[in-house]
Amino acid sequence: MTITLERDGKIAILTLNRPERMNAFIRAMHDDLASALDDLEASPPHVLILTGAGRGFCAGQDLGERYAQIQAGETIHLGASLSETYNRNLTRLAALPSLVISAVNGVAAGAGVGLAMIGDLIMASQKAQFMLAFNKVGLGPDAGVSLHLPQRIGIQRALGLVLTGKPLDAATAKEWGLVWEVTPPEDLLPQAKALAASLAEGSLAAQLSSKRLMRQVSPDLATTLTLEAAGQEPLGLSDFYTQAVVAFSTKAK
Ligand code: LHQ
Repeated sequence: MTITLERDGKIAILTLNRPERMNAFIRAMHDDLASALDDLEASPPHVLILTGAGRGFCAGQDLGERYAQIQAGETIHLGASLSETYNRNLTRLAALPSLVISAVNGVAAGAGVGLAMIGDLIMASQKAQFMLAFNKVGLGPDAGVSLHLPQRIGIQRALGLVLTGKPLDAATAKEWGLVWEVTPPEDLLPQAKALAASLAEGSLAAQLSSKRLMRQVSPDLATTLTLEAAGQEPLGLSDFYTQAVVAFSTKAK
């Protein structure tokens, strides 16, 4: 399974499980995430922890999957692809009547940063890095990044990270307000679980009300996701994107 879901009382842990590809998203992973969401919606935990297996959190879209499509001569429609996969699942994840803690164990890139920011609180290992890699492959932000990144760190830093693609280390991410807590790598999950356990002792109704009020913005996430998908569609058809995918996927292996 590319996604695993474990439960421990009022806490659930959802782990992205493609460690050999830094947990980059392929189509099957979206389907597995949708199944995990069925389970979570049927019985919502008080606190959900999101994390990644192995040394990465999530490298965003799997460029190998796109490369295969390019090789097969397929036209890549990123707008439709986003609407059917990321947007649907991220909207469901954000709508869970649960608190969400992202435990970012390693690199988060592209849509992986978007996923992390679905978390109400982000905890990061000292080894975590946040890479807004979109422009590097000729794309703009998606997966809610254009909404959540400026909201968390301000427009200047957000735009700077997106335009330069410069990786943000965990300590700076905390200083900039993207991350709540930075821990040694081995302490990340234990500390995320301890935080989850303490939150799970509180009033869920009060916490959900706080989350709803403090995360509400205009335009909302669903509108943003739709706008992002529309923006991404023509970029996915560009030569720049095709060449970036080919270059990444054919690098000396
Ligand atoms: C990968 C990937 C990857 C495939 C590592 N794909 N294999 C969203 C939705 C819809 C449409 C379009 O786009 C989007 C937005 C996006 O998400 S765009 C951003 C896509 N992601 C990236 O551009 C990140 C690409 N990856 C990297 O820059 C590096 O791999 C990072 C910085 C993540 C990790 O670097 P390292 O720590 O040096 O590890 P590595 O590069 O050796 O990666 C380990 C393996 O994972 C490696 O495979 P290999 O067979 O050589 O061991 C990579 O090829 C593979 N991998 N990311 N996105």
